[in-house]
Amino acid sequence: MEKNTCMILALDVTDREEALRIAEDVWEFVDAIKVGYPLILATGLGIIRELAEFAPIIADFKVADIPNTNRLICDQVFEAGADAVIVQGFTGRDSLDACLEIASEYRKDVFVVSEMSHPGGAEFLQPAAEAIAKMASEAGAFGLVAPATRPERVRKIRKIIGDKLTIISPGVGAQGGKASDVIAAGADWVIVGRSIYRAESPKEAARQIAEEIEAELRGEN
Ligand code: 3DU
Repeated sequence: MEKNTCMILALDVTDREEALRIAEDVWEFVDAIKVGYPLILATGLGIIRELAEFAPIIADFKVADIPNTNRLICDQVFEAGADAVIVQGFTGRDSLDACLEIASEYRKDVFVVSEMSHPGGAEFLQPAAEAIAKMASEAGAFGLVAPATRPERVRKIRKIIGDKLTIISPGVGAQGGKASDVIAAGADWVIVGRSIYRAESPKEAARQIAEEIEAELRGEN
């Protein structure tokens, strides 16, 4: 995945035409498109190949099962054309290794959730986040998912993993996080959904966030 705008679109709409229209509208401002259960359950796995015309696709299935089932899921995801998959880390090293094994067969990437961005993410997952981050780093994952709603946590996770892994960070806009803050805290990409796909002009909304990030990276904020 190439780092250009440092932004990933979370395309959580449930209508195929709307998804394709938004992707066509904003592709120049995003480095990847993240799809998950809402869009894929509504339209089918084939939407991955259609959207891949516009940008690399991250399949957010938060895979969280025993190794054999994880293997079967990841195989389907990569066979469908996804460039990366998001998996949970709390299921342990053997479950993560199963995902990494399939990703490596396809030469694709795995992102591991270390901590979630919603308030409930602090209840059970946050206490385990640093151990999950270390495990993902040792296992050779491509990146981590860490919360834009808590930039101080992103900073902490970045300290733990150094430059070895990338960080993608959801929670910007609708959940209250600010793109420039989380990029400053050490995230490589922010993930933005509702603030773009629900905007009157998704293209303008994406352009504004991309400009905010660019200014941050130029040191103008
Ligand atoms: O809040 P938004 O509409 O910008 O969407 C955020 C996306 O990122 C959405 O797809 C959600 O499922 C995903 N996500 C989180 O919000 C928080 C996490 O910890 C992990 C994934």
